[in-house]
Formats: sequence, structure tokens, C-alpha cells
Amino acid sequence: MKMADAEFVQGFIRMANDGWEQGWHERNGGNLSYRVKPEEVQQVKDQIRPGEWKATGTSVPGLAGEYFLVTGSGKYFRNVILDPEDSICMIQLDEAGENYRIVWGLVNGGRPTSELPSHLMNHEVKMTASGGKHRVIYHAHTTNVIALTFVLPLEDKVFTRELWEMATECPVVFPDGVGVVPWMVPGGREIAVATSRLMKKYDVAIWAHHGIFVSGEDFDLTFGLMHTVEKSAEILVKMLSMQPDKRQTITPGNFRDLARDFQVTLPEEFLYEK
Ligand code: 2HA
Ligand code: ZN
Repeated sequence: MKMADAEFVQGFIRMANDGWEQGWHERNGGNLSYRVKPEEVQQVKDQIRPGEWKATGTSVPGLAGEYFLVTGSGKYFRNVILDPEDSICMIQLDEAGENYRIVWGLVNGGRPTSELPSHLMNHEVKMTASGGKHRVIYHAHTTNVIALTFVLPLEDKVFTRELWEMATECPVVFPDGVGVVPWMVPGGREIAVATSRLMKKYDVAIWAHHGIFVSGEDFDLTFGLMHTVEKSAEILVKMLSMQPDKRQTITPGNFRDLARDFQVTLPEEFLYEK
């Protein structure tokens, strides 16, 4: 089967294009990775042409030998649907989890996303925490969440509570809350370590003045999580633009009622009195 026709590659391409259409991927902004299932690797094994081993910039022994689809460094999300072979690639990790080789894609040269260390370290943490279920890591430059990082304190408990209050579905969609990474230089191991530390607890990590990382089991759940967080942020930006204070809101008591009826656990640390 041609790689780009495989269902998992089609799902990856559609998600990249959905993100572009949301306006989250100006120029080469954002990146996406998917941990490929062994049976999916089998479907496309005649397309695989292993290249040279190169350093990932980090160490993820828990992901030894795994295959990933990833967007290319400097590539534009808006081009993924038009020319996937130029914009994305499939890589394989070595047995130490320290080197990768491109096995398909990036036909005109290039390398995987500049945020590969963050993607891989998040995959390692989330794979363990989810018992192998999480497969998608997605980074986007979401306008409203970025705007909020200039006006809200950069604290997990503030971002979680404010985003939860903006839409009733939020505590059900991200009951563990969201983490916040202060401004850091992107692209390296240091920001990857900080992000993956938060990903042990959350499925969402906000990068101050930059964007969001989310993790999920499949393309629908992961895109849906990004979309829900960003939509809630948009409502908060609109609300703050109308007036600085809320006349009424969802209260800690309301959240406890919601948690009971929807059978989710909402940590009490986020249900503080203001
Ligand atoms: O340009 O989003 O964080 C890709 C990025 C880097
Ligand atoms: Zn970015």
C-alpha cells in the first residue's frame, strides 16, 4: 500500500489540515507526532527505506524501536495535505532510544520537527501513564491561550480553574487540569524536560507566550482536546474584553455536582474559594 493511502497516514494528514484551518499554524508553526501501531508498520513495510541514524537530542529508552509519523522541521502545516511526502516523515528509534532514522518521507530533504525532544519525552511519559493507550502528541500556536498567558498568573491552578469555568464540558474533557510552563527557549531538551514533567499529571501543557502541547489516544481525541481548550480560552478572552469581572459563573459546588453526575474526579486543588 502507498504510505499516504494508509488510514493512519490519512488521519494524520487530516488532523494537520484541521489545525491549519483553525488558524493555529502560521508559517511553520506547530508540530504533530503519532506513535505508529506495529500492525500499521506492517501495512506499509514495503515503503520503508531506512536512512542514516541521527541523534534525537534526548534519551527515551521506553520508546526503543518505536516508529513515529512526525511533521518536518520548517515545514508548513498548510502544505501537508498537498504534498505529504515533502512535509512529513516516518522515523524509527534505535534500541537505546537515543537515535532516529527516517524510513519514509521528507523526500526533498530535511529533518523531523525542531520539537522532537519534547514530542519524544511526552510520548514516553504518556505511554507509561496511559498503559500504552496514548499515541498522539500535538503542538499548536493557539491564539487565545497565548493571549491569556500575558494576563493570567502562570499557575496551573489558575489556568485550570479559569478554563473550566468558561464551558461546562471542560472539566469533563480535561478533568486532570492543565499545566503551565513559563517562557523558555523552544526546541531543546530543557523545555522538553519541563513539559514532560507536567505531562505526568496532565494531558495539556501550556507554553507561556508560545502555544500548547496536548496528548491523546487518537487523532479525534487529541484534536478535540486542543480545540476544547482553545475554545474555552476564546470565551475567556471575550469575557475579559467585555468586563473584568464575572457577574455569575460555575461555582465549586456546581463542579462537584457535575463530577458526581458525569463520574469524573475533579481534584479539590482546583475547586478553591476565590
Ligand atoms: O516552528 O512551533 O515550537 C515549529 C514550532 C516550534
Ligand atoms: Zn511552537
